Amino acid sequence: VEASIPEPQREAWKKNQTSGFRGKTEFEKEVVRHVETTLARSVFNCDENAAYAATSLAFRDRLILDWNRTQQRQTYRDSKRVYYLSLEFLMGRALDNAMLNVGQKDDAKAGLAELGFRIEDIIGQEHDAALGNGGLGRLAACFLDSLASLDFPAWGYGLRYRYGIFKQEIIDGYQVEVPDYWLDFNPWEFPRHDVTVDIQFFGNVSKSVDSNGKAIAKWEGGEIVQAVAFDVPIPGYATPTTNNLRLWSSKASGGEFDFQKFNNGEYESSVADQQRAETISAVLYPNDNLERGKELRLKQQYFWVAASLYDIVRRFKKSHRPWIEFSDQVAIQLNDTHPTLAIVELQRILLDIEGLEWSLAWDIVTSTFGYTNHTVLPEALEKWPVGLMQHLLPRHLQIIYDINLFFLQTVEKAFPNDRDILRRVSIIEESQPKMVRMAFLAIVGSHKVNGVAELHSDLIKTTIFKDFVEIYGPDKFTNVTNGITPRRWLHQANPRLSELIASKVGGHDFLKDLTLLNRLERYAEDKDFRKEWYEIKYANKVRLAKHIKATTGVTVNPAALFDVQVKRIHEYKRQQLNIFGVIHRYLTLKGMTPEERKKMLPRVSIFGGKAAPGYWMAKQIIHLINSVGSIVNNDPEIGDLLKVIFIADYNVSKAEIITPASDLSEHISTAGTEASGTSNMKFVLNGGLIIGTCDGANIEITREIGESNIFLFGNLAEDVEDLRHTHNYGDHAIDSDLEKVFLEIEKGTFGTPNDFSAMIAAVRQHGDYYLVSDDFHSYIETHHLVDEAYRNQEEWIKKSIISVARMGFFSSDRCINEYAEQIWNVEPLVVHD
Ligand code: Z2T
Repeated sequence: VEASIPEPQREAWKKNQTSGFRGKTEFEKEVVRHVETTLARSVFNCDENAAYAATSLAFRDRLILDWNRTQQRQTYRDSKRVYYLSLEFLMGRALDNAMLNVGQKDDAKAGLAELGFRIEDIIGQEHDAALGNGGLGRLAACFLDSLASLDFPAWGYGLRYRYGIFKQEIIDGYQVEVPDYWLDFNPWEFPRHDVTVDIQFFGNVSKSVDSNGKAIAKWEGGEIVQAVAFDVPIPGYATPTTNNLRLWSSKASGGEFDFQKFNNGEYESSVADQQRAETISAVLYPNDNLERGKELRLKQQYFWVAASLYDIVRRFKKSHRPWIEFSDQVAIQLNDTHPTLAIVELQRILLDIEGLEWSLAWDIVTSTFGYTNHTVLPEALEKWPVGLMQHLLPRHLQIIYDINLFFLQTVEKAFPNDRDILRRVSIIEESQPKMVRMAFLAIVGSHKVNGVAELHSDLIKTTIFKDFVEIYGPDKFTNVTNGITPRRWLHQANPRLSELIASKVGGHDFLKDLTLLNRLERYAEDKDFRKEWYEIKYANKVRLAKHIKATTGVTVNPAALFDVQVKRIHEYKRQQLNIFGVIHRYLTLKGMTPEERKKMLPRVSIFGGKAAPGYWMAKQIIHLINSVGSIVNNDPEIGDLLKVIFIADYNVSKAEIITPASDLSEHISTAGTEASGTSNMKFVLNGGLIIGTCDGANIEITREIGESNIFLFGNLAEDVEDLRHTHNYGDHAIDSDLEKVFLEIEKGTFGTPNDFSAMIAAVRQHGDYYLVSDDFHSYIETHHLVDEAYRNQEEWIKKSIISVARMGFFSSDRCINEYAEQIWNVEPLVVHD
């Protein structure tokens, strides 16, 4: 129901329109007003948390105005919108970002100081919005930032989990998971209790024929869960465009209680119904690159997709355009296969509710969707049992079967002599039990499919989706290499470096056109500039050293080489290779005379990352890292020469401290397994060098910055399969240095050997699937090259500056422009006011 103010009264509204604060004085006034009225506190009981709340509310008030105007403008212009459907949005903190984007951080800093607070402490009060696992979720957050900063009319759609990714504690060297309840005070969301959608599950389908002889399918019965919208404003940088992220929360459809049940005296069961409904949006599944096929996960997917599509269709219908124009107004991007049911749901809406013919409806559907693939790992490819789909979504299963039938008919026509291809490409896998292959459904239902880095996009075309390239031709498949937002990952995380760069490249324009960084390159030869560059890195390392001291009690020397690997813990990312390498370094140091040791370069090996709670091997890796740390860090012979640190609870706000402080970061996945990686881009953009394999975006980073500015090692993707075949289970030769490391672990040097026997057996006995032994020698050698390079600080800093200067390509702005042009066919909505 919409209610607008009648024309004669609108003058009064215009006259009284607020504009938000400008400048320090008005900011202070707003903070005090919020403390004293909104929060009902006073000068006598305003702690940092209250100051955080009031500051956020002051900035929020500013954002809302831009946000409302942006939505009005987009509606008025009736322009094509992009909808980014993602089960994960790893947003991190919002306040600092809001201050920078609105352009009033300096006012806030000065104002807070006058009121008795340090801005860093206030920013530090905010709880991370951690509705994601890792790269995929953070990519979605960077994309929202770029979409708004580039003035694209765009909405994100996701789930409002009550619990985001768990908090990680390290107890006795082991990971312990603690629930992340983040919603007790969240000023950045706006509940829209008037924006609700009823979502149906279970039930039956009845088929009938109408008076014109047309088949009608009716989905009846089952249960209804209500979706409630919560909106989060997404400000663009240096633009009034403020887009919307809409997150759905589930509740029982009867509202607070099912009144009928309540009145019948079934109080308990009505509360139970309510809790069951709320379970749908209760918790983020904590797996990165793994699908476990749980019924609740499928419920989450349909709940979110159905609510989002209802909303999108409702908005389209307001413009009274014919259906044929749907894809001129709407582009929907599927962030991996998690939202693939959207394809089926739109077909169902057009067919069963709007009464369109199948082929017209299907044309509309396929021209609307684009699908992004983020992995080739088989364990991460989604498949759902047909039986489960039948039970939960009976009408959708019928439509999937029809989509498959029409698809296979065209394949059969095109490949009349190929009997096997139908089995290979069928959306239904004829296994026991039968499974719906979601990636295949996503391909068939989209007009474009993209991978996230060049190597990855090539791999999907030649391996998992090969048959589909034959069927559709190569043009349906494309690459959009990932990117990161330079606003958060340079300007916000590393303000001093950002200002130094701005002073040389002509101001802050580079934050909106990152290719302007190339103006920095000539300063690599400027000794004074190099000194300033070095001092900033050093200060960032001091800040991280303080964090390490405060959280682990270990003192690290900021002059040592900081060697960082922070990312989800996974065998394919090979933290085990890193820690085995650290043990090798330790043994080498132990074998030296004190004189020899004096010549060695001090190192701090820093790890961070969460293991999925059910991923036993990943948890063993965390335990080994901590066990090695407790021995090495307390060895008086070693002192500053080697420290091994595990930073607990790695998340977006920790990344903002860690990334600017690295000298070297590790991106060492088995070639062909990491689709892109995005932290590699963040580290280089912050002046860190990287050691890495020829995998994912490392390859394109090398192309951009030059081979002499990166430490590459290891086998190539094209050789991985053959190498795996040479590993004859149980009797292939292990690298001799790695064997020494294993023997030391087995001696008990790092605690009970039994704890780590599975990690060793994975290499020795179980075929070393991730090629740890094959790459070990080359890895160790390359670390020696790193040491040698780091000794020559002037040259190292030159590499650092040149690399940053050449990183312009990896802005998520470039990436979003590619999606807009190649896939969405949308244009920015330029703001005239
Ligand atoms: C994820 O973070 C990624 C891929 C997934 O495939 C799932 C999750 Cl949760 C289903 C990562 C990739 O591993 C990484 O290489 C890539 O940079 C990132 O997505 C963004 O594309």
